[in-house]
Amino acid sequence: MLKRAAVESTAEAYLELLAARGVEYLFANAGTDFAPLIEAYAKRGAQGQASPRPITVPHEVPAVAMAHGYAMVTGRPQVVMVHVIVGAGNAVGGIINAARSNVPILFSAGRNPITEAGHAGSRDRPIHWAQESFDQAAMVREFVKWDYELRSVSDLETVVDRALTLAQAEPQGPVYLTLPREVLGARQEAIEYADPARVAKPGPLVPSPESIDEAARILAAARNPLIIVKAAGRDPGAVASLVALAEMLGAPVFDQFHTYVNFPQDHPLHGGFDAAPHLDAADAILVVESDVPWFPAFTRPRAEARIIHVGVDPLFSRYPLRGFPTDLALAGTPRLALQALADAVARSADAAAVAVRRKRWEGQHAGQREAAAARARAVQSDTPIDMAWLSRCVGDVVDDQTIVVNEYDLDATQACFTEPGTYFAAPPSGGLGWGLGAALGAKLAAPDKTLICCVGDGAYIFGAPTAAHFVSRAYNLPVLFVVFNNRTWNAVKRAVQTFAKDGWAVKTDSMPLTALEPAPDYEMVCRASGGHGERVEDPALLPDAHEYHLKRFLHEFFPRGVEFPAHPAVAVPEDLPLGSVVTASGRVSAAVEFDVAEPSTLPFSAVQLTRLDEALTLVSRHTELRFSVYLGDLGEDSHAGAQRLHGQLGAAAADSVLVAVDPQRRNVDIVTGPEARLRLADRGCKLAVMSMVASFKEGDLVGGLLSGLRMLSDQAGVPHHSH
Ligand SMILES: Cc1ncc(C[n+]2csc(CCOP(=O)(O)OP(=O)(O)O)c2C)c(N)n1
Ligand SMILES: [Mg+2]
Repeated sequence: MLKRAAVESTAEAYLELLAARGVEYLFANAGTDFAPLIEAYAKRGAQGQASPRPITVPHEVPAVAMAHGYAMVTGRPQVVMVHVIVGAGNAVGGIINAARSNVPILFSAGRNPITEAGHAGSRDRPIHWAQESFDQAAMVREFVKWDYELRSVSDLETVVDRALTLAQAEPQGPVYLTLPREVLGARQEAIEYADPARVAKPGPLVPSPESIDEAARILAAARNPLIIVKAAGRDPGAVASLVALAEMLGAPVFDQFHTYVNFPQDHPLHGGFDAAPHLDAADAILVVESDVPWFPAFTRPRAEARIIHVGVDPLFSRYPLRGFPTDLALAGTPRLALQALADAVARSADAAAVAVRRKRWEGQHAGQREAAAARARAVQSDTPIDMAWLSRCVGDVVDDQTIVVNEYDLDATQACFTEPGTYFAAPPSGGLGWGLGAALGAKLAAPDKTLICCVGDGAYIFGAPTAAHFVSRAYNLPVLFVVFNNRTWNAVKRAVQTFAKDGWAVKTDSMPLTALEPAPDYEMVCRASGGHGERVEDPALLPDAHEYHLKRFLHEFFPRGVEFPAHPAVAVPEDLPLGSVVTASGRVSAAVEFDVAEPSTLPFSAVQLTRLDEALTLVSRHTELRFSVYLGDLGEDSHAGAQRLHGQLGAAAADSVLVAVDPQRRNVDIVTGPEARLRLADRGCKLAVMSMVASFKEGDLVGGLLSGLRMLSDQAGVPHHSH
């Protein structure tokens, strides 16, 4: 059907078309080249016309990563637009990542005005001379499937449809469009376009039946077949097909350098994450969506082993050098190719041999899981916190409603991902800075899921964290960012250790260019955007901290007002004694331990008490001081009233901190015992009081108390135990 829409400019026609084609978002980092587009957005907004929702991402690295994250969760391409050559320059790393991950993105950049004068949009800024290049697309051409510069509105529909179609055709990947300002700014009256689009949506690919039969013959005849997979789970539907094939063969699946959930980690045929020790014994190897099945410099299969590659582009044709032996290469969508293989193998497999093999691999699976758990247990009390223990603690809070985005350092052996589409790891190209944006894009795509983003301290900095936290707050995208802070680029260190095992750097313990010290207070970066940030140094607190942040802070503080359906609401029995609550973990606990003069005037609901109680528990554990809160009448002399209450604590008073609030008299007092005072300077207490009073004035009693407790806890810090 031909549709006609009144538009004022080419820029508006572009928005009209993108919306018609189902593009939901425009991840943008704007510049002067955006003027016609912003004008068009304003007009369409005023008139209630649909456009892709504009998302302001104040750095190109997270902008591209957000589109990547959104597309990897939904499979739907989104649009990124950046500012001329300089914005494109910043974005290239992300485009390389999207290209090597086969993620569809319509990447675009404005182009500096072409003309010096004479057109609407001709050059009118000094940058307009220096920001022109001879070939703007050259910057990304190697990593996009197609590039073009829009010349006229008359080609707009063709160009948009071609861009979106090519991005989605396998092997999927980014495409690039340059949008000159004169073209975007050209006046128009209307645009006519086909709705729905007259382009075929790219479909899945299927290998020929002959090649499937041949591959199935090789696999079914093998005595010791094994499967290596890296990225089949890009299509969540491929997981079931791979399970079917592995079971039909009784073959282990090695989830090697995996970037997706390819195979349920708890499946008895999940062989772990390293195929190398088993290569030598294999007589048939199936390599599924894996660019690097082994390192030829260290190990390789036996010469007579038959090797089959399956993938949308099993030759990895955009890689300059890749020479893994191949007897058969099946080009096809893994979901279909693997299912076809499973069906074909079913016709000829030797059931008895399969059962024996399966038993053997099941034994090794169980041993590996137990060994991983033991590795974490062995270091659970180590300080600084061991990466394996941190990984285990993250792994333990993951459920099938959680999505984890991992840009280094989460050790997947310590978790157990089973649901397709719940785990995403850094792209094969490893362009750092992907994680934060990808997690935000994933959250945008899956608002009902809990998002955990694991990053190294290095990766966190690369991700432009101030921009990422800005987006998180601005667009209500709560994510738990876990920074694995080892104060170094350990990967670079390890490379030196491998390269020169007994060399100068190792012997002299000197590794310039690898340290990230002095380490910033990373938790502050998040707080600067209204998030809750916390540093955990005590390994014993880790499990609680994760539970706590997920169940509490993530939706209480960051950002406000977002509910987490993933976690069931806390059930609060009505007949509990006043001041008692059921916490998220089911524990009944008392938040306020004082005799309350007039219980009926307590302005807290049970749920608010839960929050307060958990905050009290956490700050008390963190600081090892006893925190308590009193709310009620403090009498004429509020300070004396508070002192009296503090005195009621008896022997515990020395290391206690009492926050006493008299709402009627609008008074806040903090009383510290002698031990506690050593850790909490008066100035810090005053700041906390000021912050609380400010919140109370806005009527936010609980919020004020919580932020006051946080400030006190920050100031007291963790105790320095002498050993
Ligand atoms: C854009 C970019 N620059 C540099 C690198 C090189 N590089 C690879 S890993 C790494 C260190 C990552 O540090 P961190 O996130 O702290 O993890 P760790 O190595 O400490 O485990 C660096 C700098 C890269 N991959 N990408
Ligand atoms: Mg690090």
